Amino acid sequence: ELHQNITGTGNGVTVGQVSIETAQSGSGYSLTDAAHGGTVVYDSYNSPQSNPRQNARPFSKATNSWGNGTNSSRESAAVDASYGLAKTWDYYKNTFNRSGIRNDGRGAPAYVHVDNSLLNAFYDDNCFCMYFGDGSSQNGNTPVTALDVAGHEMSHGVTAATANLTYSGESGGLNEATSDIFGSMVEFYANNSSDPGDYYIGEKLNMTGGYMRRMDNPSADGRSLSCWNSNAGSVDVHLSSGIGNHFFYLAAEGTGAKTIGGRSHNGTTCNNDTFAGIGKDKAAAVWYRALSAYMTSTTNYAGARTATLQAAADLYGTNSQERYLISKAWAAVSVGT
Ligand code: ASN
Ligand code: ZN
Ligand code: CA
Repeated sequence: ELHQNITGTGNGVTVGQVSIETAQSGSGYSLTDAAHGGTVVYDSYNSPQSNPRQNARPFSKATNSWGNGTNSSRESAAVDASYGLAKTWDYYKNTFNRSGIRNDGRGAPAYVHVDNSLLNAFYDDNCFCMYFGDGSSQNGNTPVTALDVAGHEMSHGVTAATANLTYSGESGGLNEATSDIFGSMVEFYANNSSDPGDYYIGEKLNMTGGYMRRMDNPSADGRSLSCWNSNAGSVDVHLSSGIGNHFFYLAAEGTGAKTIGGRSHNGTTCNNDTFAGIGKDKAAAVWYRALSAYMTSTTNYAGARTATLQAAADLYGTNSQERYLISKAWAAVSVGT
């Protein structure tokens, strides 16, 4: 059977009208993206979270126009996933010359409509694949397929293939922060008018309170840590990630309030310092080099500080302003003081 790569049109839940890469075979089309490692989007058909691929089938249909932009269209969540994973691929390729999760050119399959009323998404390193739930009554049944979520989940694969930060304690917080950092960078990179870049995570998911996490002010959710303390290794990794997220925000944007992507960002610190940011692209380059060259499975926050200072020295020089501001940003989240 002959497969031909062909651009289709999509109307996603959160990304709006977009182009997506598809394949034509015979008289039909499928969500197979050869331009991004052959990424295939599957409908899990509500297989249980314990076995998400049980009833899965690839999306296929007679025309090459997918979704209508509503939660109830099964294809709309698939459009979000196809677009989000393609943008994540392009971000890593064009920014760091990384070809997919393992830098081997192979795409990671995605499964949407996993389980019932699942307000979550997961990366699974056993299949190098990702699972996305449909959301629940708590978020207006909005599928959990937004750009920052797709970028977050695929970045768990990149972390597993590089530093392999253990998913508990402080290293687990760093693992989660890495996914929030690059999930947000993917959102900026995509420059999608329906979902502009910001340092909020899950702001397009109709969550009570408006978001899942904030990098600029993590503790605004009443749970996440904005500042390191000696208990950081004992809380859930999605809460200790706040320290790394807050570091990244301050390193990128500096202190003081800003509006970014139409949302309020709050640059307060743990030490009342004021300083400029180095910009998000340089901050991401520092984090990526630290992740891929210096961090290991047991790296904690003190080790992440050392790793990023070394990365900044490599990229910008030992006496650079960039390295100096990285040290200021860590001090501002109570690491290394
Ligand atoms: N959404 C979560 C994450 O990607 C799922 C989990 O906690 N395993 O981290
Ligand atoms: Zn995660
Ligand atoms: Ca976001």
